[in-house]
Amino acid sequence: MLQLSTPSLRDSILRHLTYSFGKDPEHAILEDWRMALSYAVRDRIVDAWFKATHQTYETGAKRVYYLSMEFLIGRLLEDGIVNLELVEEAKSALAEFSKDYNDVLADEPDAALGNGGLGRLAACFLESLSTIGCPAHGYGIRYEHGLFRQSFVGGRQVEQPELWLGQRHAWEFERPEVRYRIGFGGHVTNHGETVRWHPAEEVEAEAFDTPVVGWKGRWANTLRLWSGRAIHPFDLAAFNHGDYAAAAAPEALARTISRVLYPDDTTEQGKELRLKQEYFLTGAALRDILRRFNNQFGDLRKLPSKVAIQLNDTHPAIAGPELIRILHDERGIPFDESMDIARNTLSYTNHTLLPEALESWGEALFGRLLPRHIQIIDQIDNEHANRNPSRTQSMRADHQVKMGQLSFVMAHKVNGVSALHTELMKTTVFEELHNLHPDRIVNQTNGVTPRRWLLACNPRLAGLITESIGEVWVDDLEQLEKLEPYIEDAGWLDRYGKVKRDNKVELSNWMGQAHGFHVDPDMIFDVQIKRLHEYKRQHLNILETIAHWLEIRDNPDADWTPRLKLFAGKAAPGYFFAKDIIRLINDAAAVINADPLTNKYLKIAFLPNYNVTLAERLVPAADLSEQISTAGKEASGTGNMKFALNGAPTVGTLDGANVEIRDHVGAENFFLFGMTAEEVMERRMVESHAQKAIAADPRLARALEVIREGRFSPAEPERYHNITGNLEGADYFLVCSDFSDYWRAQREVDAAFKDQQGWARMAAFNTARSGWFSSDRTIRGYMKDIWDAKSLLD
Ligand code: CRA
Repeated sequence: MLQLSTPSLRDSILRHLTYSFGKDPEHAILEDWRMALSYAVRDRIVDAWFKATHQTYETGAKRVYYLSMEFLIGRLLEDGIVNLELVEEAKSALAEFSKDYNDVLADEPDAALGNGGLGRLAACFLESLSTIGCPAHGYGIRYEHGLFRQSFVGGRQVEQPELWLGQRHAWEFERPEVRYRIGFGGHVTNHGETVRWHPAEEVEAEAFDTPVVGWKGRWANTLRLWSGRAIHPFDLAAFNHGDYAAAAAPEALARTISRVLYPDDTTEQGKELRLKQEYFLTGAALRDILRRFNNQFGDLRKLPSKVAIQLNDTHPAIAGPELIRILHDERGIPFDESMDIARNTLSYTNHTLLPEALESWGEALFGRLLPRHIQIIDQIDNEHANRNPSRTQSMRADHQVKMGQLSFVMAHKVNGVSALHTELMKTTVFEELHNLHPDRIVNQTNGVTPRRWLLACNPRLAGLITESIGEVWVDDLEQLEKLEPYIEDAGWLDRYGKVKRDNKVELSNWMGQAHGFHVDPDMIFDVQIKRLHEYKRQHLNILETIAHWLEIRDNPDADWTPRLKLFAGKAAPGYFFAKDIIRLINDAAAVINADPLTNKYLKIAFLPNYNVTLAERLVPAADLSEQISTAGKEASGTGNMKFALNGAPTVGTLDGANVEIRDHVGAENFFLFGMTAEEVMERRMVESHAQKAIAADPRLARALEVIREGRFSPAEPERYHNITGNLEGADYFLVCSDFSDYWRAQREVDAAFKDQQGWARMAAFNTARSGWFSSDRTIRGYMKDIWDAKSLLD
């Protein structure tokens, strides 16, 4: 390998500024500095990247491939700097040119190639895979427009297109030589044993690589994203006829396939384009995987021993039939053997049990777009039925292709994302398949990377921890338990409390500057940040807020604990109920924040355009983490883990990973309320459950009443009748039934917060006992229980 000496970061920045961007320091704009610093950091990542690639080839190690429609990676510059331990050097290098480190970091666009938890989990996993040194690739789509930008007009969500590629992006390497043709439609021919698919339409998938560096730069893996290209980009004949639009049409059409991320994280759009995107990603990834495998190993029967492919939810589920198509139709391996090879290579993660989110495709659409794959699915289904005669549920039902069933049958392991969710999988959607294959379902509780979600986003806390127990925690997060003895030391606990207080001051200042929102940092910072969804119950939170406001008004001189209710999150553009909840929160905020009788005790803020960067600002400053979903509905959650780690106790239900968080941090450091998943199912059977709950709780009745009479929308009193009507009627998510207990838990929070030392203790125990929620632990679990993959660093 070529050996180059590593220049100082300062020299490297200056070189890139000069020779890569053609600017001298006098004329460089902020973006030039950001790019020059990024390139300087990237150079060092590339060194680690090459080393890792060589080692993987030399050892012939098994490789992991993570197929995901979403990678919510956010900004990458700070991630690289932190993992390479270049923070101080970068700060002083920039200071020499009179540039502020934070300004330069803030210039980077936030790559929002995902909707929420599923995409962010994929990004944490990539970073952990590199930290652990497991040879891996992420495969996804290079959407030109990530998740929409959100702003509020008159309290209402307005969506604008997101343009992360509008500014220069430092991290990707275009690979014009890595292109695959992906077909759609057409017909299938049979010549004796030989079956062939002849697609009617083809586009090219072109690779763009982003290196992902792990802690201390010991290893780097690749995120390979596919971009749509036309095979014949330009129609010269049309151009010569003067039809310029038609001349450019092939390119425009091919590009639409990777143009936009579907902005819905729980329901399927049912769009042809979405199915095309899924096959585009999967088809290109599989070809790439098999090319690499063939170069190195050749014998396809060995595929499962050298390749593990993880399907991140059912979105890449077409990988099963596609792999069989390649092995059987193209390489001549018998069907049942092809099926076994594919299954032993593939595994599948389920991320939700919400019925509306379980993917299924109309068979007419599916058959038209993927005529060979639908035949293969039928053959898989028959083969599975033959091998399991007691089976009753097919993967083809009601003229639909059921992607969950297909994924389960085509995976050797199927995992849930928290202990509760995994158990519910066994008794609900996958009950029959679980009974047929009782060893297939395993649990891997989600985790978050401590590099981004503590070391980088919360430098004050990270500093205190490192000073106390050393740096070991950064890639061995369970070492945080060594903090426990310090918690008994009043001096240390004061410092822990001061870290939080300083983080709150920093956030308050930013909210004042960026949003003109002024808030006293001594209030409880009570935070609910996540996608808007009825099951996540932001409306339970605002109802309690309104009820609390009314109570303060009744008795404004009492000793109230001041509280800031902070919200952030986007609603899917077509999810009108969720958008109404946003508007209600904003309307209520306008009235309540302006109330001179109460506003030193209660304020509400809904920050626009929630994204990874905003989360990195909010999490370190939170006092209280709102995890209040209807039990049984949130598969895991990962925000809940970030808050606990950063010292914000949870007010929450026994849902998803909350259950395990409470087990780890201790029941005394967690504000539990609400029905269990079992009680939820029983309660739904109770006739008029919502009406009964309202009749039993005058505070709830009054909060609903003021919304209904238009206190927050005087110009349009009926504005929220849809919400109040829903809550007083079916109330499927049991907001009313959980209200009283939520109220009680919140008053416990008020009382506990008055004892600042006691609160700091509780917060510190949350930090000290959250080590288990590292995505390093999760990835090691996948490596051992699912992929049979080894670290090349251990
Ligand atoms: N919406 C779940 O709802 C979970 C993440 C990651 C979700 C979360 O509870 O933490 O996945 N499910 O496992 C999902 O996207 C398609 O299903 C999510 O992010």
